[in-house]
Formats: sequence, structure tokens, C-alpha cells
Amino acid sequence: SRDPEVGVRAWDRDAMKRAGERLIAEGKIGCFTVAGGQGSRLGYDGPKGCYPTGAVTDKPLFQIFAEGILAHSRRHGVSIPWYIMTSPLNHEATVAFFHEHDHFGMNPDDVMFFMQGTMPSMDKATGRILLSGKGTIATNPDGHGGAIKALSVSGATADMKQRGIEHISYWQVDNPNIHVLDPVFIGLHATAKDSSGEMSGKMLAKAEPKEKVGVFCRSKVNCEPRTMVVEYSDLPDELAEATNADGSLKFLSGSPAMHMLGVAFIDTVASDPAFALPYHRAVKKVAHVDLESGEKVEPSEPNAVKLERFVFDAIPMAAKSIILETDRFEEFAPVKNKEGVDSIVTSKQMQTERAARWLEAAGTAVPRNADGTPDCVIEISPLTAVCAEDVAAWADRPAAITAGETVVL
Ligand code: UD2
Repeated sequence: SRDPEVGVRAWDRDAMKRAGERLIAEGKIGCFTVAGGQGSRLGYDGPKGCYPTGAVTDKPLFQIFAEGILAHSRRHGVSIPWYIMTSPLNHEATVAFFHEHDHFGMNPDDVMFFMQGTMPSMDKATGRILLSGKGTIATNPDGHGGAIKALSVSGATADMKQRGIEHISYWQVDNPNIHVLDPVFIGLHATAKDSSGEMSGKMLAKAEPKEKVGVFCRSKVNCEPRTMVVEYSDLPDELAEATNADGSLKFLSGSPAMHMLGVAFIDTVASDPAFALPYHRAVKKVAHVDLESGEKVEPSEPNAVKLERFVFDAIPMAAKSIILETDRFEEFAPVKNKEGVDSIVTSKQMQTERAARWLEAAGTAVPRNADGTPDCVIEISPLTAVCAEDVAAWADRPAAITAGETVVL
């Protein structure tokens, strides 16, 4: 809405919410999580979705998402399928985790796993393909952009059509504050006159110029103005830091990687023989065998080039995309790094902060420190509430939380 090229008009939030809720209740909306990444920054030896994340309970990310889906499913009396993209690195471990935990209460028929593709990893110095063992090529997952083809070839989109699913809600595995289904966003994407119902995204104002999120921008594609995302690693510093006359960032609109995708759009894009999302280059550490000595090499410095596709490169293929601005505290608490920014510590703080805001808006007294942060730790299960309105309508809501308390609601 800060881009003068983009149309801004008043819109009816309640009407969009009702439209989204109707689509959920009619069984036309599915869920989709990309969980094929290597999670190398977190240094966790397992699928990231299994990472203990709940602010108090340490419940795994997958359980938090499952409870969110179950909450909507029960509310609307409809089964909501959940598609989970894994990669050869973590597929078996992910599926086993769901079996060990009885699919966290979901009907196993409503949870479908499929694997994304891989790409050979190349030696940074020579460009030659690395071997991970004798006669075996070293590979890496082909990026979440691989999802478009993988959704199609795995039979996931066929399953969606057979169930009558028309749109899917897309999110990344690392964010416990995700609204797995957001009726307002669904309504806008699927029914607003300025959306083609193909691919939409949420945005949030970047916290700082070099925050590690892609940025939304407008550019011409084949002479047509289109919306797109430029990844942070592809954005030169001078553009990341560029400001408008009023001092605000020129590229302020960060992408937290939350999308709605039309099933027909996925089909069209995946079945087009000319379709190919571009590859992005990343330099990473990749273990390999030395071709001379045959010895295993565990590099201490990045030695290899990985090629990955990004799902948001499909946005310019949509005729009209809705980009909905959201609030960081409401929806974004990613667990990416072992420590520091976007770590489990900051994620738990953000989870507590959101819970505190929901409770305070409903009238519960929440103790706060002098710096304004909650003086307590709070975890609200999605089965209790998926949004602030649920807390307000909740008869058993506590009247107050004691300073220093650890609460699970
Ligand atoms: C991602 C976005 C960034 C911003 C940020 C918000 C990309 C390239 N960048 O940055 O713009 O939105 O998130 O949190 O996405 N994944 C797969 N298969 C793969 C690679 C990744 O499924 O081959 C999944 C991975 O499991 C995770 C998500 O994609 O759920 C993001 O991957 P990432 O951690 O590499 O991306 P990040 O945090 O650099």
C-alpha cells in the first residue's frame, strides 16, 4: 500500500473474513507446509518440524501446526487436509515422527507427505559436481520452489482436486506463531476483485534494513507490471538501505513467506512445459570425497555451490496478487538460528508476547517488566485459541496472571 503504482482502496475486513470462513467450512481450503530444508543454521540433527518449540511445553512445531488445523476443522465441522513437503534428507524421520505421535490427533488420511527434488552440489572453485561417496553424487534439496512441481508429480494436487480443495495456505516449518488458516487472507485471496486467486502473500515492515527476509516490489515482466519478491541475499546493500525522502525504507515490505495458492494456478504453472523457476546460487559447506585420495572431507569453510528455486518466484506469474500487511507480533516468531536473532529464545519471547496481547485485549491482567516485556511465560494451545477473538470469547479465561508465573492455557 506504500507503492503509488499499486491500487489502494477501502475494503471490508468483516466481509472478507466471512468469505474466508465460508470457504473453510465448505471444505475448499487445504494446508501446506514446506519442511524439506536442511536447517543447518539451527544445528539441530533432525527435521526442523520436530524441534521443541512451544514457549512452555516445548511441544514440537509439527504439533503446534496440527493443533491449529484441528481447531479450525472442529470449529467448521470439516476435514482439512495437510500436505507436508519433505526432502530425501528428512522424509523417513518426518513420517516416523508423525506415526510415533499418532499424527497429533489428526486423521492420518488427512496428512500427506511428499518429497521434493534434489540438485547436484558443485565445487565452488572448479564448478565440478561433488561426490558424497564412491559413485554417489552429493546433492541438496532443490529449494521450496521445487514445491510447485513436487505438488503436481506427487499426486498432491490430484488429491486436492478430488477433495474439492481450491486454495491452499502455505507456510514454512519454522514459525510457531503462524495462523495456519487466516479467514481474512483467504477471503481476500479467493474473492477480492483485485486478486486473481492465484498466488497472494503477507508482508510485514522490515525490522531493520538488512533483516533476512525477501522484499516485495513491483516490476515489469513482459511489459506487464507485476508483483514480485527479491530475496535478501539477492538485494544489494545499497538498495536494502535506500530510503525515501521521509526517511522510510524504500524496500520496506518484508516477506515472512506466508502465501495462499490457487490449486488451478499450481496446476497451470506445473503443467506448462516452458515453466521453470529460476535457480538462485548459495555458497555452503558440503561434505564430499576427495577425488585424488578417496578420503571423506568435512569442510570447515563453505566449499560448494547449491542451486535452489524459490516458491515466491511464481508470484509474477499470477495476474493479480493481494499482498496483505500483517503484524510481526501476531504472526511471526521464527526459529532459525542456534542463538541470537530468530532463535528459540526470541521465538519463545514472541510467543509469550502474542499470548499476553491476546489476554490483555480480553481483559486479563498480565504482569510486565519495566521494559514492557511480560514478566511471565505463557503458551496458549491453538486448541484453546487460534486468535485474539477466541480468547475474548473464552469463558474460563484467567482474570490475572501472577508475576513470574509459567502458564499453559
Ligand atoms: C526464508 C525466505 C525469506 C523470508 C524468511 C522468513 C527463502 C529463500 N527465503 O528465508 O525471504 O521469507 O524465510 O522466515 O525462502 N525449504 C524446503 N526445501 C528446501 C529449502 C527450504 O522445504 O529445499 C523450507 C525450509 O524447510 C523452511 C523454508 O523453506 O521451512 C525456509 O527455508 P530457509 O530457512 O532456507 O529460508 P530463510 O530463513 O533463509
